[in-house]
Amino acid sequence: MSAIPFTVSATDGAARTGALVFPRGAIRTPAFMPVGTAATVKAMYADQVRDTGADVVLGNVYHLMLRPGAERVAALGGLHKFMGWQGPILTDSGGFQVMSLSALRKLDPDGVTFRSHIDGSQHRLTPERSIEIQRLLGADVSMQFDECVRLPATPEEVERAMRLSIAWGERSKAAFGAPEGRALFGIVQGGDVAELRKQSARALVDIGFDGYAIGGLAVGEPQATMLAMLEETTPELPADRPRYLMGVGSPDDLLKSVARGVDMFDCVMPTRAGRHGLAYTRFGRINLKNARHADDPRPLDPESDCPAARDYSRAYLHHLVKTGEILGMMLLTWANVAYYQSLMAGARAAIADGRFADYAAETSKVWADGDP
Ligand code: PRF
Repeated sequence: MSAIPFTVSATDGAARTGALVFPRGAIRTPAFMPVGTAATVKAMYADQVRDTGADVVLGNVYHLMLRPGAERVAALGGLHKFMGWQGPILTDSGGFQVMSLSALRKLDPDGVTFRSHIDGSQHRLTPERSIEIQRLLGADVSMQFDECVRLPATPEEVERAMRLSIAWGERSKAAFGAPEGRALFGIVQGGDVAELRKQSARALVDIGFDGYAIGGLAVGEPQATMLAMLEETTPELPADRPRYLMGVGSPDDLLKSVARGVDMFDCVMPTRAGRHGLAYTRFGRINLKNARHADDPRPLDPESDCPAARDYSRAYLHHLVKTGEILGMMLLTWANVAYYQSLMAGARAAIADGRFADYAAETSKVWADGDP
């Protein structure tokens, strides 16, 4: 296995701060990875994403294999060049998106056959094909192929998917080999069953990965269940390898998960919310569709480093959102991604200073207070 250096420079309780270092650059942890599903963080320029402080973006096997096609991206020089992003890219392996997006799908022990949600064409993904696609894209972090079940689900169903994911983890690792400078992460499954979470984590650690993701959470269960599952899982994972909670979450979810030993996150929340008139700020969530902003000359946050949050009035943002102007989506997405990055930068600094619990408590209080 290619050893990607991961150094933990400080811990505060179970929270850690450090860096995962790739030839293309370091990922400072705790890290939030903006989602760039279709080779674009929607409504943002790659340079702008970088300037918010993001070290890494996420891409999706499922979307990119359908459009424009992995072989085409490879022939054009890889995903970094294609989308103009020079830093590390993590790609998700596809199974989760097949199950949530594709029109018809049939799972068997070898893989999954599905129809495209775009044109109904038939495709197949196996652990080997998913890893090949991630290699063609040029991913710095590849994810094992897995199966995630939505909750609630029966323990039998959760266990079946967990065991299948272990088998697919082994096949993903065999297919991956040991390419220089690239990492492969395993994915813990096991739903809301503590014992299955532990078994999954132990089996994946025995296989041996460069990092460990925690999948199958934020799929319909309450936050308390998600946090309880993290408490069962992270102690089973090696302290010297990064941990990635997939598809999470709100600012409060992020800080509570960092407190339980998670290092990396991705979520569509800041980008999707930005396209729907919602701003995430130091003061909480602001719904710009609301008429009460129509005469408000204040910016979202006068002290933000992000021009979108600092230099435009709430009245103007409200106008852009109400009229459906493209710029409204662009500015709010930019402000939201910048806020998520500042939240993670604040977490890194607080962990280094040994004051993470206070930092998390202050931030969570703001989020509990609702729309300012
Ligand atoms: N597996 C994969 N991707 C994911 C998930 C998962 O379980 C989740 C669950 N929150 C989000 N994205 N491969």
